[in-house]
Amino acid sequence: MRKISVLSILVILVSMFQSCSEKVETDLTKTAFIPKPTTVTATGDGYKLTNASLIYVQEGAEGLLGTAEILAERIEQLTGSSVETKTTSSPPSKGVYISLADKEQLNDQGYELKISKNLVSIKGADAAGCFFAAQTLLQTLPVEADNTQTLYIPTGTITDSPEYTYRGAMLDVARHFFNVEEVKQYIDFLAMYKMNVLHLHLTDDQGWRIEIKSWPKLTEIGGQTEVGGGKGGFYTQEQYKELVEYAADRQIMIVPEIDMPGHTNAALASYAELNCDGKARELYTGTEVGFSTFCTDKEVTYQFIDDVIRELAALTPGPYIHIGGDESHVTAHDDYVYFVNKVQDIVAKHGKKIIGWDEIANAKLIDDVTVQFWADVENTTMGVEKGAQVLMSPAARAYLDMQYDSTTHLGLHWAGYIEVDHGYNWDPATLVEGISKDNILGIEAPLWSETVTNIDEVEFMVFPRLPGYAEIGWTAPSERNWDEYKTRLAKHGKRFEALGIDYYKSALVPWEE
Ligand code: TNX
Repeated sequence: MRKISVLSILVILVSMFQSCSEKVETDLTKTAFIPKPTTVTATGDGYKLTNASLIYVQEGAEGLLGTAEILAERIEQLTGSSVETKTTSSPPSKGVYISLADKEQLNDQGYELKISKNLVSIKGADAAGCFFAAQTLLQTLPVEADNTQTLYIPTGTITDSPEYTYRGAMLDVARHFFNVEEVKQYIDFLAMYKMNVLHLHLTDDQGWRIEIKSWPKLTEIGGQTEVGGGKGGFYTQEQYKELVEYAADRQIMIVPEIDMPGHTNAALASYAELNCDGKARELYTGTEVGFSTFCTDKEVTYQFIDDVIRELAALTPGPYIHIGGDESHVTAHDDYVYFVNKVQDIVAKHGKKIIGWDEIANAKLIDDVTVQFWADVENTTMGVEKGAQVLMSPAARAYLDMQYDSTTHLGLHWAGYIEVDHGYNWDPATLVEGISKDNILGIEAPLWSETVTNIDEVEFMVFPRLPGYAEIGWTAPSERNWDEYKTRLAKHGKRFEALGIDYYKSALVPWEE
């Protein structure tokens, strides 16, 4: 009896000494998770990370190995020792174990993460849930470590699932081109915060960025410049597939957009026959909008769109193709409606669902259309009346290309300035009268690139607003408030720095030194 208590005192003393010297955090509730999980309970102990030298994946469960590998890679970086991943038919008692929960136990994309002294158990509702759990786990780890340090993960249980199933960001690769490596970095940013959709704005007046084999001049001519007259660029279909796969490994679906009938100057410059007057347009490198249109009453226009959508659908495992439809200021209203109606049928014929900017609500809207609210409430509510779902991207709240304030050296401000609090402080389900949670598919934060030319500039506009949009999409509105959020966000500053992310150091956030 006596012996045991002396021993336990010793153990306590040693562990206290350890916690002082290594600053071991054993309270899981202190971790600054973004997005904020549904529940976090702490059990006050620590899982020694070196025990993670084995990551097990449930045998026969599909899509989990990628998560194990991504986790292993990060743990190797931190600990300096190699981590093995393998499948197993029986749950281990030590290490990290990734498995699927019984379907009824958890909501879609949800997970339970249980960290105990010897075992870290990840149970996902699906492969996505497992990946998101791994992202949560990674946020418990230090941003940097030297290999001699012993790292502990605080023990406890997290249960979690998202408010919206669609949580996205858009990247405009048309105004300025971003190459494969840059897009992969953008994907990594989304993945860190459990976002699961990357919308690529692939075509606009200034550039056509996706190879279409049946219409090669789109990229040979239309892909050769960008805003400001730079050399532009495009993705070959092989490169595009590589992006789709890279994203899928991170549970992110790519939604490709072909913007039409306006925003089409690059295509109109590539093929004369797409113009009503049969004359090819000059390439365009300015930033005006609303001056171009496909010829809506020519048969060749629809042959062209059929080919483009057919090739794009074949590259797209996800269910959606985005048809743009915004700011077609030089297309007559009736022509616009006729055009959007025909294009919807083409997309449906190729087995995909439609997303379009809110103007498309002026057309008939077939089943399963999603209207992306960016500016016009009337259009959007009309869309809802016609049975559409809504994707929430209110420009005044969610546009990543809006300046933070009047001194921001990049960006635009036609929809206002969006400081970090203003970007965070809104609820998709109550922002617009007549649009409620039942109508909403999810949220998306678009980054237009008229003023954004390289990945450093992307980082500056995206961080630190992106984690806020991720939280809006993930965490119930009753659990969100700016004053508490900003203290969690403050702790991510070091994360951004360790990752080399150039971020806007908003004075509203109490960044940690
Ligand atoms: C409006 S948002 C546009 C884009 C511009 C953006 C700049 C939308 C559907 N159309 O063409 O790039 O503003 O903020």
